[in-house]
Amino acid sequence: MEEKLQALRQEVESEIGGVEDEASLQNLKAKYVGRKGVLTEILKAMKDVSDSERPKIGKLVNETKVFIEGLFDTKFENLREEKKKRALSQEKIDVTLPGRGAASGALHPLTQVMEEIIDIFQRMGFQVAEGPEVETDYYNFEALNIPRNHPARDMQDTFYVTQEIVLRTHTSPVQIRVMETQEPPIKIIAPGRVYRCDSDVSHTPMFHQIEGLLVDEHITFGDLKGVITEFLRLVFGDDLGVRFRPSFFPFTEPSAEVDIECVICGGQGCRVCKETGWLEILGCGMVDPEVYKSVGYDPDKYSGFAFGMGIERITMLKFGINDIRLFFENDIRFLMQFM
Ligand code: 2U9
Repeated sequence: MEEKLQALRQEVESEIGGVEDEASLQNLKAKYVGRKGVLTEILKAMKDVSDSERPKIGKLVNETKVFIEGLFDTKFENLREEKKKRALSQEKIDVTLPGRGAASGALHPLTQVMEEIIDIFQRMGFQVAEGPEVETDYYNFEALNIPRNHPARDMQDTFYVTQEIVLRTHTSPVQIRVMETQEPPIKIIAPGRVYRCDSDVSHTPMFHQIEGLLVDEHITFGDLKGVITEFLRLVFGDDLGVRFRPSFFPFTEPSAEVDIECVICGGQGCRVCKETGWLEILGCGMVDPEVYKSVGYDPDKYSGFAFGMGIERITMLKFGINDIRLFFENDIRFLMQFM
């Protein structure tokens, strides 16, 4: 038995020497130490060994088993090491290759202009106010002195959720809500999305506005002209020509529309300004006393001005964009021009 076990050790050692991959080694291991392997058979044969010999032979068989298992463990380890070395020598990384670079994002042109305008008014001391985009008929029309028969209230122009609930058609309801909760002095701007049933090259059903409201004692049309003229020259340039034309809005009296010297032709007359040399840019006026009544302000004590502008129109004029729908198509070739 002793010789047999010694021969087994040598047999296994030499067979392992010829193995070159893990799968073959696994098969070989099964042949010797598996459930039906040679060593298992030897262990079974222990029952035929005499009682006096059994402890000695048993010990020898166990030692052989531990030895053979050790041979396999070492060989497995060696094969894995060799495999790793081969892989490392083949997988070369060229650290001198240029990197792929990361694409960087940028603000949408409307966001850029919106932020620029907000910044200008904040530096003048205006605070930003916000409110709901889904409004009641009262805040969107009634409190702003827009009469029941006004065309803006038509289903053709306003998105109605119910008879009493609308998508706000301007950000003016925000100013009403602020005045309801605060006494003058009020000095706010209201930026945000607004909605109107309209769609062509210069209108989209959703667009952005910034409105402003300043209410205090002794506020005059001169204050309005000063703030608006300064604002427009900060956006479009120092010596920009600005003119105020009489107009009408239900919520302001007197009202004006403001034109700037055409930024495309410099006032010479072109297709964009329809040969007039002027571009209409915003609306404004002194807040109508009827609006003060809605919010419980004393019209004899307080006066103020308000203004409103469309961000899409200002962005189009600033960047020479001729179709408003480009803003909402998310075509990267368009957007990349404003990085
Ligand atoms: C209150 C009182 C008065 C806001 C004003 C305009 C004139 C105006 C248009 C410009 C282009 C809307 O986006 S647009 O189509 N806006 O002409 N907006 S005065 O007046 C207010 C607002 C709130 C309480």
